[in-house]
Amino acid sequence: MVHEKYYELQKQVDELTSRKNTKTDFYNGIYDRYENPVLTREMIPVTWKYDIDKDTNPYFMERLGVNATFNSGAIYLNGKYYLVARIEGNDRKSFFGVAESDNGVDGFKFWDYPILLPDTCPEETNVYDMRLTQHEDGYIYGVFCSESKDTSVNDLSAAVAAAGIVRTKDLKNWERLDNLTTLRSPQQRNVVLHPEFVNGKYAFYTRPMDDFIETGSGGGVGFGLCEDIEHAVIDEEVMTSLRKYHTITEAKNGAGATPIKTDKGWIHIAHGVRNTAAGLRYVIYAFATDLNDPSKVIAEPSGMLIGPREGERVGDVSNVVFTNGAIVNDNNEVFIYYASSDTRLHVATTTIDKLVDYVFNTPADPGRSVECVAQRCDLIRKNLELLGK
Ligand code: BGC
Ligand code: BMA
Repeated sequence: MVHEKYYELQKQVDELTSRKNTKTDFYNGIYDRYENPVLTREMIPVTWKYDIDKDTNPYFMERLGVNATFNSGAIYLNGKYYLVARIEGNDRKSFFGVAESDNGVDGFKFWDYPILLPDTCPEETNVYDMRLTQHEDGYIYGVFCSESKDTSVNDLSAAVAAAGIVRTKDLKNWERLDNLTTLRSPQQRNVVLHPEFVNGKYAFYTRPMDDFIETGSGGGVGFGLCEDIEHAVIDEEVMTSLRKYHTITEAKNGAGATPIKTDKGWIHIAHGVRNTAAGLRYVIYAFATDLNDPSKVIAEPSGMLIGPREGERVGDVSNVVFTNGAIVNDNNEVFIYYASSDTRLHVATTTIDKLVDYVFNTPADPGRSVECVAQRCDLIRKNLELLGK
């Protein structure tokens, strides 16, 4: 018999997922923020967490709790908005689940089951942060971080990060391919497949690292080509957006959403990390690469695009905003899905025109306080002249 509590709790989930989302009064002219997150752990179906049978669960106890719903890949298919969310169980293992909405800002509902990936990597312990790419070869690819215990050293916490690759046509049936091999970088996280062939090859944005946490000699967002997507091997990685001293990318940076094609270039929405006394601080930034050579950075606005604000600042891993998915719909509206503090997922909306204006007309970071203040004085002078002062 179904426990009566099931209906009460599922009603709360349904109310939450049917709630309208509205823009806040936040203004910067670049994008809008929204009152409510688009995904929270409270939106997970009751059937994923409880045994709803009164005989086997008389106290209606949560059996398999969910701790967080956050970093989500995103894709627009047949007029609908799909997220492949990172869901973290109370057991700290992450997995993926598809949530679907009609408008991209509210109404996201999870499908009946999470994604059960083909179990092809016995050593893999955790998976997270899938980037979805609608590739011109006809498949939708999902590239994610596949984390395994590092058994080569005598340290219980040591781990190895690699890029796992799956593909699908319907987000339901997933075929797992070999993990990406990068011959010159021992570890990889934040790998994104470029949507088009480059010189007839598959192209990946990479994030070379020497170690699981520290990127070490890894100088930023890399780029590499491979022939065979089913057994992807990249030899040389060239650098695109760089890690730089005393900028938002000082400690590390990585590709985020799948690059967005515009008339002026590929727009990338990525993340940058700096270290602070309070731990790593993650922000989101943007840059553009050349349409003919998507490894060549042609514009990089100064500083961050999105930083953690107010309630976003607090969560399981505080002071973090992170993105691995954005959608462009048929009206050239852009939906940037970003998670805050490894806990919940939000949306920021803008348009292609605004993003292009932002990326190409925002001045670059000159790198030193004195030059930054001179840059600001130029702006003020122009404004005061216009004001007749
Ligand atoms: C966590 C990720 C995190 C990574 C590096 C992993 O174990 O699941 O969320 O980004 O470690 O800190
Ligand atoms: C990482 C990412 C994310 C996470 C972030 C902050 O390196 O891959 O999964 O949001 O750390 O913990």
